[in-house]
Amino acid sequence: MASQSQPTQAPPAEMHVSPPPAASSMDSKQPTVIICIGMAGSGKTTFMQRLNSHIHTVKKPGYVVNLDPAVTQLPFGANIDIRDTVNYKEVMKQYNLGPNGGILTALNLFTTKFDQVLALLDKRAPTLDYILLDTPGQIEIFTWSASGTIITDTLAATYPTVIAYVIDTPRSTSPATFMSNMLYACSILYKTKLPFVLVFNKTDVVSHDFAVEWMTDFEAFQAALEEDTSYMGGLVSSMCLVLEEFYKGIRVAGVSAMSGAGMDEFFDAVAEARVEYETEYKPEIEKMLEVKREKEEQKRQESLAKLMQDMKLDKGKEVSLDAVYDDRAGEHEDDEQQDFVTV
Ligand SMILES: Nc1nc2c(ncn2[C@@H]2O[C@H](COP(=O)(O)OP(=O)(O)OP(=O)(O)O)[C@@H](O)[C@H]2O)c(=O)[nH]1
Ligand SMILES: [Mg+2]
Repeated sequence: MASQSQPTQAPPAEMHVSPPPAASSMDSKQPTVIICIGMAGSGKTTFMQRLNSHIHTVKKPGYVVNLDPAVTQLPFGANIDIRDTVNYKEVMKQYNLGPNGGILTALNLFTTKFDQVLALLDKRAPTLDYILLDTPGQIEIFTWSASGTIITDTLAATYPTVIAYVIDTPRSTSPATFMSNMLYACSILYKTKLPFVLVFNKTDVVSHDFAVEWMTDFEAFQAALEEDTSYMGGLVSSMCLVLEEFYKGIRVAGVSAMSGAGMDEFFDAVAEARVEYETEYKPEIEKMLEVKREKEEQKRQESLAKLMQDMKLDKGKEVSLDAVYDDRAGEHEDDEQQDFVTV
């Protein structure tokens, strides 16, 4: 717990470990990162607990990260817990914030230390099959905040990353609620551009068959909507067309985090999503990195040209620029000095 005057705490014991040399994870065996996102109370934390116990049962090692600073009881042992680093109640007091502002600020403070988390993950990655992340209850705190984007993008730049969008199935049986939830999922898909698995949770209460039917049979959904007179039918119909596109490439798993049903189906969907990451997302990242490298090289060339220009202005003197390209800088300090001698 944090001291009364200081909202941020020292990093957890494991975080003090000095970081290993720069990321090598692209070369070695890589775990799949599963980020659990979903509306408040959809069952993310219970689902995380189930995932954790499932991977232990099938003897696949995992690493668990809790990013929800407001959770009171965690039903699984987290390897990294945001609550060990930031006390969100103290953050609320110190910054004079409400609960959501407190959670958001706590997440922002934690994100400033995310390089340490990455270093730890990188060290453990070769021995892991999965890295699981639980996110705060209020979905928008993670999905629409800079820190959520930084965490997601940083992980996705290094590891195959999949979003598990957890849905409260019993609460989605009304066509309008179902559609709102799907539109939200759709917006997250387009924001993160990461492979996606729709996890219909709580199937021990209501089977997710109705959802699969609505997602595959447009007319069945229209018929259900016609009975739902409380909503603007025309608007909903056009939304359906948007959603049809979304449904095309989406993977669905019906699970019960409570009973453990549907876990194999979920992990099959994750395996497919990982392939999608490798074939579609990773090449995009590499393209982005290449563009970045090119921009940096262009900037370097421009600076060099400017430097040469400045030197030409220095009347009658020429300077050897060989040393600028000399990778051995520091190894032969005397040589380096000589290269810069004005002749
Ligand atoms: N029947 C049933 N209840 C479930 C299932 N999964 C979760 N719950 C219940 O749903 C409630 C919310 O579960 P949590 O796991 O805390 O949900 P969450 O999404 O992490 O909640 P926040 O982090 O507060 O948004 C709890 O009462 C759980 O017991 C399930 O598969 N079946
Ligand atoms: Mg939770």
